[in-house]
Amino acid sequence: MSYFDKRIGNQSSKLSKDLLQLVERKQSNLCVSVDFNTKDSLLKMVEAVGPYVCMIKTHVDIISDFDIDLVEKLKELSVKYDFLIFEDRKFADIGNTVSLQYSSGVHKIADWSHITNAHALPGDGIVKGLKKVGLEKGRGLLLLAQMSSEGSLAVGDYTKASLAMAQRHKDFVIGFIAQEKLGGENDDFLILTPGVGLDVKGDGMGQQYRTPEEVIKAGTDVIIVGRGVTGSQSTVDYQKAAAEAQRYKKAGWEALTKVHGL
Ligand code: 5BU
Repeated sequence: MSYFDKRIGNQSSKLSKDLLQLVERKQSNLCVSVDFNTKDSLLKMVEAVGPYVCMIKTHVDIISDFDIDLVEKLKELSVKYDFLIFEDRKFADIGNTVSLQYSSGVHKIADWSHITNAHALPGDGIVKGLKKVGLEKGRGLLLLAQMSSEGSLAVGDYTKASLAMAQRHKDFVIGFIAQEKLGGENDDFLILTPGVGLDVKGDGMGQQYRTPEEVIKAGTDVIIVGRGVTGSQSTVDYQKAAAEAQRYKKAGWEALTKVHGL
């Protein structure tokens, strides 16, 4: 059985199967994080990198002129270029509050984001609250089991407890934001890893970068790259970003091929 067939067979949610199929089909395990703060610059960047990614990660709360039109356009681009949308919301409250934050407000994240994430800190209630909203819409959740930043407190027993929490909610938790493989063959969670860069080791504000090969060797499925692809918004060059996306796509796919003998 091929590597992807095996992984796909291990998944309990349709969304995680869809993601692995997409990675295989597009030969891309690259998620680009577009941390730009206007609608126009975000959409232009997604238009530039969309053909090369399996996922676009957003922080919609940084967008000054956010409106539903942005969401509609983002959804259209996700169909046009075949990628999933991941709103990096990092929920961190009690179940009742996160269910409201996920479904309501200006952003209505559950209506358009295939994937979102949450801290395990509040306990199982956070997963229950998000699941109540997201499950029937076919959404999936990533738990933040580890972070890329220097001095992160999400280590050791906290990471283990996050894994145990995910195991209790396999219908909705599709995997982790983590820096290494967590779980085994019986609970084949997806690992998405930020803090990935080919050229620099940090950003002077605590971010730490490892290369695609380093993280994929450690068990990553999807590499999350922000500024390494997009550059900064103040000096944005969409052509260069498209070229960088191709470079990271190639690096990610070659590492996956090498590590898993595809
Ligand atoms: P960068 O430009 O590649 O450093 O951006 C990384 C993105 O991933 C950015 O949007 C962060 O909010 C996000 N991130 C992270 O860097 N580290 C983490 O542990 C988590 C998210 Br969780």
